[in-house]
Amino acid sequence: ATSPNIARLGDAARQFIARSRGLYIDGAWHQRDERIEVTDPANGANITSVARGRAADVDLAVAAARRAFDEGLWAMMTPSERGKLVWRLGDLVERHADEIAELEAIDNGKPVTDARWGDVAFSHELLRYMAGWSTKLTGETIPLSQPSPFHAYTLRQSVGVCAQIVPWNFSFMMAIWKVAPALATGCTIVLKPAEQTPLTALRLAELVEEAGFPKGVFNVITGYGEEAGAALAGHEDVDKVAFTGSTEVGKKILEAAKGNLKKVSLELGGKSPMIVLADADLDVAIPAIASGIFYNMGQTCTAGSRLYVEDSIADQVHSALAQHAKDLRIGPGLDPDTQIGPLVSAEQRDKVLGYVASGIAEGARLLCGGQRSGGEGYFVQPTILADTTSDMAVVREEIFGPVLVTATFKAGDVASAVKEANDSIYGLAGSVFTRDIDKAHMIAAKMKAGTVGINTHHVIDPALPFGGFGQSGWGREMGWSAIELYTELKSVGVALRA
Ligand code: TXE
Repeated sequence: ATSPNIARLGDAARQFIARSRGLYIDGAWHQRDERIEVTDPANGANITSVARGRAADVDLAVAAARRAFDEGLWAMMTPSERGKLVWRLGDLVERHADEIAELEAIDNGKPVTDARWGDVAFSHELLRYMAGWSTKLTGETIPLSQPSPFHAYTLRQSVGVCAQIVPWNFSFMMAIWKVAPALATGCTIVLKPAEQTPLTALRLAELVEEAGFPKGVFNVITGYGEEAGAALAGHEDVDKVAFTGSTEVGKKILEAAKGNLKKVSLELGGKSPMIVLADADLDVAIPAIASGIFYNMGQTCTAGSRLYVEDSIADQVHSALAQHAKDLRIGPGLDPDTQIGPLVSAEQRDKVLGYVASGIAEGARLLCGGQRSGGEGYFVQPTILADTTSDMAVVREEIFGPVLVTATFKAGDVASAVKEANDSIYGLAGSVFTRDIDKAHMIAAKMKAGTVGINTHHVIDPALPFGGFGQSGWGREMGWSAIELYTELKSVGVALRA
């Protein structure tokens, strides 16, 4: 069956769905008979299909990206021309923001309002931020300790052909996180979106073309991870692979990258803690904690999925959070009033419900939710499990769904709260809620996390480095750090005749 939600899309998104879709290689669309079905998670019905790209297609795309990197218009372009193109792409994303948000909402299930003002708005601002770096890729002059006169300097140069493999939770935005700095630094790209959510990456290819990037600079291969993704990660002619996804697959990417020692950056899973002290302003803390876990149905790498509450306020915090969770409006992503959409797939829903059952079996107390919701779609109610202990699977493992686990700590024992918070293989994000600025900064410094929020949870900005400690990954995206991921530093020494 075809999803009835297609009728709710605006004209532009509906026309995009109706266009026949192939692989985008060297500035042209290549049709493939083997297809991957694209499903609407709000009802399990079909939206369209995309090409199933295979290793041979990856070879074609990498060859095109290699040619575009080594020769032609892109290789000769001035930094300011390159920056202008990246900025223009940002303008196009903004001009088509509603359409992209609708495509993301029907493909991933997320609330269209979040897609529009979260994913898409962040994406055009990130493109503009990165466009500015194009003209600022400077090296340094460096005084040497040589006995004879020397002039030495560094050049910052593009890393080359980049494979970029992105997940389904923020498909468009994750693609832009990687594409924007790569384009700004003069790299060329083969992008592989997740098989669950390929649509917006294909729309991005159209916009890249419209912006006027030379052919071969940006290529998109839709396909499965073990096929197209593995072929990209292992490709001998790829200079760098950037991956966002599970820690398990991140380790496979590393293995695959070993052959030619391509550069690797990884943004992986998380199990991010939130600590609430008794002096916290709960009017601020409760909504921030709720959005920390429930935003994007918990399918967020930085999701605040573990809560540690000072015991004197635990009952109050629990009942306020449970009420907040029950009040969230569940519905299809395309409904502008929806706050909680379906999870991305039946597989993800079943995984999440399995974790809820395991938590209860291990002795956790269900405060709210815990059930499927609404018909054929992949909906799960916002769920809170209290009285959890550090040995439970629901506390140790990334659930990637709308499930918060909570535990308490003894009044005044901030050290034990921090110890519990840091007891994880992950280290992506964390947050602390308190009015005491000394404690806030001390806890921020001690948390094992790439990003820490004080009286807020999700802290993200185009200018702010983002990435993980521990098994949450390698490298930092955004800000100047992203430029470093996509450039190589070359030292040049000149022997001067005295
Ligand atoms: O992720 P995968 P999945 C976590 C989250 C979730 C779990 C499984 O816990 O429940 O991972 O999700 C491509 N070589 N996160 O299975 O498989 C794949 O096609 C190369 C956290 O969907 O890691 C997709 O494009 N590529 C996370 C991308 O990797 C491969 C976001 C991510 O998929 C590959 C998503 C291979 N062998 C899931 N196998 C976050 N950090 O935000 C798969 N892929």
